[in-house]
Amino acid sequence: MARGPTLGLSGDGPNGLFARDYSSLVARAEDASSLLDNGRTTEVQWDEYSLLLRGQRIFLWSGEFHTYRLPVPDLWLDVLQKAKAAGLNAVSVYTHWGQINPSPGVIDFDGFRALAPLYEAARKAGIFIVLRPGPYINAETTAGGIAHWVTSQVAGNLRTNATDYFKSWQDYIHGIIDETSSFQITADGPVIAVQIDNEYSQNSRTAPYFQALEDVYHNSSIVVPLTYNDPGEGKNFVNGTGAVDIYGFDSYPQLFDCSNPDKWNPVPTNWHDYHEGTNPSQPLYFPEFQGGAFDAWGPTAPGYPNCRVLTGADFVSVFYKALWAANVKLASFYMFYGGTSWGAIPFPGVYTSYDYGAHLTESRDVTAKYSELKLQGLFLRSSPDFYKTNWIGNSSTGVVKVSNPGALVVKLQNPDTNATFYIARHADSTSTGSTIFNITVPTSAGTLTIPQTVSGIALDGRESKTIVTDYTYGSSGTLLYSTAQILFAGTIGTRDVLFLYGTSGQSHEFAVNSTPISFPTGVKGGPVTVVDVDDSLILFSDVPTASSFFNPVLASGGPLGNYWGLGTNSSVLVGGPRFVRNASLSPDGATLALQGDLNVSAPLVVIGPTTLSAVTWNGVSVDGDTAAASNISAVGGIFVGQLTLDSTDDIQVPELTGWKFANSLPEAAADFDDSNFTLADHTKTNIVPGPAFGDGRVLYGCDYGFCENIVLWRGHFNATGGETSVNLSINGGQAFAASVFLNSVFLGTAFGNSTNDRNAIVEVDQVYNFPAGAVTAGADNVITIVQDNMGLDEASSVVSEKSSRGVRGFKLNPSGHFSEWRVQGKLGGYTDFPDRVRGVMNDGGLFGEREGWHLPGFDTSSWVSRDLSEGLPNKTAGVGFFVTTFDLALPSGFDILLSFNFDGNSAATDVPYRAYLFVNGWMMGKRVANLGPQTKFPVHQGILEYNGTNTVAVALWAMEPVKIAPTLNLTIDTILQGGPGAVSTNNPTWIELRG
Ligand code: IPT
Repeated sequence: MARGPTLGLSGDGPNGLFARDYSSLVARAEDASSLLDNGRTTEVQWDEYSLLLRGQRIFLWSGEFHTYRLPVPDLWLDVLQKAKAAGLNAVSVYTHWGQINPSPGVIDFDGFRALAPLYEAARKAGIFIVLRPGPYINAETTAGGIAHWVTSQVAGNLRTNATDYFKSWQDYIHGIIDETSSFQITADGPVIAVQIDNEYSQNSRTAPYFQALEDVYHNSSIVVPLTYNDPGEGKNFVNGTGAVDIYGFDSYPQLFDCSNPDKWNPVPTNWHDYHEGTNPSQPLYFPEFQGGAFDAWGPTAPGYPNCRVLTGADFVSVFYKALWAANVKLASFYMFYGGTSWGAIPFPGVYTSYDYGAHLTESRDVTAKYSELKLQGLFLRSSPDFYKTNWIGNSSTGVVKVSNPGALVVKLQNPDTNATFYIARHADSTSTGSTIFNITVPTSAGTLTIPQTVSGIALDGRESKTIVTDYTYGSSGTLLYSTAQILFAGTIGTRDVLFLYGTSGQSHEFAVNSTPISFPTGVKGGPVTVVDVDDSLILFSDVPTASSFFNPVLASGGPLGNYWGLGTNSSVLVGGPRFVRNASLSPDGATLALQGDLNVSAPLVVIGPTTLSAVTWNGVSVDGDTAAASNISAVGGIFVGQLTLDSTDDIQVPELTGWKFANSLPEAAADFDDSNFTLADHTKTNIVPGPAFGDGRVLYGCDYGFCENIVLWRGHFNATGGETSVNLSINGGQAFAASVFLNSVFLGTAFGNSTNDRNAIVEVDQVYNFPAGAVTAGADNVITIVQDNMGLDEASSVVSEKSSRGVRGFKLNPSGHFSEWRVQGKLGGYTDFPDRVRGVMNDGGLFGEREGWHLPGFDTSSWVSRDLSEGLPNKTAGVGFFVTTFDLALPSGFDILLSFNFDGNSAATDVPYRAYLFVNGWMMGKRVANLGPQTKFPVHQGILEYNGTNTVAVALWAMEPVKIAPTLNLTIDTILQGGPGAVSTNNPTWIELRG
C-alpha cells in the first residue's frame, strides 16, 4: 500500500525518541503554496482542511479551562495533564478583565491571575492554547468579564468604538499582550491563536471595535492568527471590517436544561454546508462546542449530576463524532473543566459551582464522559490521515451504500492516501434502538461488503462509530478495514501496534490483508486479546478495558518536546490505573517510570517497546514482569503487574466544632456611626437603567466603588413622627435578597426569586411598614439596607452589560426627606481594597468582612462560643459571623478531594438564610438555603492547608426572624493516591491585611 506524505509516523532510534526537523516536513507534507497564513508568521498556517503548526497538520482537539475558576496555580498542571491524557492537544482559555484590571490603571497578573505559570504548565504538559481575552467573555461571569469600574465610568454602550470605551480596555489588552508575546509558538511557547472578543455580531457599531482590537494586536509582537467565535451560523466577521484570520462558530445543541437529561435534541445536519457556503478556504472550526451545561439557582434546579447525564458519554460519542462527520478539524469543548465561580465571579444566573457537568468534575476528578473523550482523542492522535479529508457524501444520498436506512453513514477521504473514514450513527440521532447494518464500499482490494463474515455493524442506542478503510499506521502497518474502533495505532519502540476495541455482545471485524478476522462476542482469554500479524502487534478489548488505557507520551528533549507530533511520536499504552499523568523510559528502553493516580488497587498492563523489562509507579518498582506470565505477555514488551493502593484508613478530616460568634450587622442600630461610609450624593450615572424614583440621587453601589458582593445603605431622615412606611425598589440581580431595618427594627426582606423562573425577579419594589413606636419624632432615624449583589448581567443583544445594582427607588410615606444616604461595600472599594492576593471579587461590605473576620489569624478569643447550628441569637433577622479553625494533617502523595457540605446535603429547604463560606479568607461558596440547589462546596488543596491550621468563617444572614439552624461538615469525597505533587498556599492573614 502506498504511503502518503502524512505525518506523525514512526519513532526513530531504539526508543523512538527524536526531535522532529519540521522544516523538511513542510515541503514533504504539503505543497506550501496552497497554505494560508496571516502574513505575520508561517508557524501557524491553514488551508481548507486543517490547521498546520510549523508545517505539521494537526487536528485541534481542545477543551475550555478558566484558570481564574481554579485559584490555585499549582493545580493547573493537573488539569492540563488530564487534558493531554484525554488526547486533547489544546485548551481554550478565557482571561477575566475584571480580575486582572480591578481599577483604572491597575494591571495585576499576580497569583491566580497570572498567565506565565499557565503557559509554563501548558508547555510542560504538551498542550497548545487558544487565548480568549475578550475583553468581553460571557462565560456566566459577572458583566461577562467586563471590569466593573468600566460599567460605571464609561458612558453609553460598551463594546463599541466610542473613545471612552476604547481607552478603558487598552491597559488590559496591552497587559495580555505583554504577558503572552514570549509564549507564542514562535518562541517555543503554547499560544497558537488569540480570539477577538466573544460571540458578537458584525455591524457598523461593532465592526470598528473588532478592527480596533485587531489593530492593537497587529501593532504588537503578537503574530499568531486572530480568531472569532460566531454565536451561531451568522457569517459574522468572515469578511469586511473586523474580519478575523480564522472564523469559527459555536454550538450547544442540547441547550442548558438539565432537568430532562435523557431528552436529546437532534444532531444538527447543516454544519458542512454552512462551512462550504461561508469560509471554504478555511478549516471548519468550533471554538466552542457543548461540553456540558450550566445550572441556575432555584428549588427546581436539576444540579450538575443531571447536566453530566444530558451531556454524558453517549452524547460525547454521537455529537463529537458528528463534528468529525461534518469534516470539522478544530473543536474545543466548553467546558473541559468548569471549576468554581467563587466570590463575585458568577453572573446572577449561576451559583457557586461551575462544575458544568464537564469531563472533569469541579474537584478535578475524571468521569465516564472523560473516558469516551479519551477514546476519541487517542484515535485522533493515532490517525494523521484523518487531518486532511474531503467530505465525500453520505448514505442518505446514496454516496455510501448502507444496507439499513436506520444507519446514516458519512464518508470522508484523505486525497493523498485514500485512507477513508465512515462515520456512522442512527439516522434518527436521538434513537435508543438497535440497528445492524453493513456497508458496500470501494477499497484497495476492490469493492467489499463490510463486515464479510459476521452479522453486521451494530449501533446500540446512542452511539456512533468510525469505520476505516485503507488506514495506515506506524512505520508500515496497514489495515484494509475495521469495524472495530481504534484506540491506538502507531509505533511503540520499533514495533507497530494497533489496539482495537468494541462493545462486547456486538460483532467486530477487521482485515489487514484480505483475510477478515472477527471478534464475535465478548473478549476471550483475558481483558486484552492479542493477535500478532505480520510483525505488527494487534490487540482487541471491550470498551471498559479500552477505556482503562492511557497513552502517555514519551517526551523528547527538543523544543516542544512533550507535544505529540511536533515534539515526539513516541508513547506507551498503560491500562488499569485511574489516571496516568506521565511516563518516561530509561535510555536503554528497559525501565518505564510512570506517574499517576489510583483510587483502588488495580492490575497494570503496559504495552511498551520490546526492550521493556521493569516498571515503576510513582517511583516504586511494580510487582510484575514481561515474561510469558500471561497469554498477552508472551509476545514480548508487555508488562503485566499489580498496583496496590496503600491503606487510606488514616486519612481523615475533623468535625467542625468550637465555633465563635459575633454580630456582623452593627449598622442596624440607630446610633451606629457611619460617618466614614461614603456619602451617596451623585445625581448622574452612566449605569442604565437610571433611578426609578426618589429625589434624583443615584444609589448604585458601583458608582461609589462598591461593585460586587454585599453593599450596605443607610438613609437618614429627621422624622416628624408621621412617617408610616418606606417604599424601596432594590435591585441585586436575579436570586438576590435585601433586608431592611428602621433603626434597629427589622422591617422585612426583599427576595429575588429563582433564576429558573422565566420571569426571575431582579428587583423588588416593596413597601416596608414601620411598626408602631419604631420612628422617633424630631430625631435622626435611619433606614439600613443590607443588599446582596448577585453579579452584573451578561450582555444580551439589546442591553449592554451594565446593571443597576442598588436602590433604584426610595420614598418615605406619606412624605419625608432623606437628609443623607451613605453607602459602604468592600473595604477600600475597587481602588483601595487591601486584599490584592484574593482580588477584587473576593469579599464584600459586611462589617465582619471589613474588619477581616474571614481572614486566617483573626483573634476570636474575646468572642462568645456559639455553634453554627444555633443560628443567630434570639431568632433575629440579621447577619452574624461564625468562625472556627481546624487542623489537617493529610499525607503527601495523595490527591484528597474535600468539600464543605451544608445541612447534610439535604435538598433546598425553605429556610430563609444565606451563608457566605470563607475558607482561609477565600469566599468559596454562597449558600442560599431558600432557593438552592447547592449544598456541597468543593474546596481544593492550596486554598486549604493540608498540613496545618485552617480557618473557616461563615457569614450567616438570617433573612427572617425565625429559627435558623445550618450545619456544616467537611467531607472527604475521593482519595487518589499519586496526585499532582506539592501544592503551596497563599493565604494572607489578618495581620498582613488588617493588622
Ligand atoms: C456561549 C459563550 O460564548 C460562553 O462564554 C458561555 O457563556 C456559553 O455560551 C454557555 O456556557 S454563547 C452560546 C450559548 C451561544
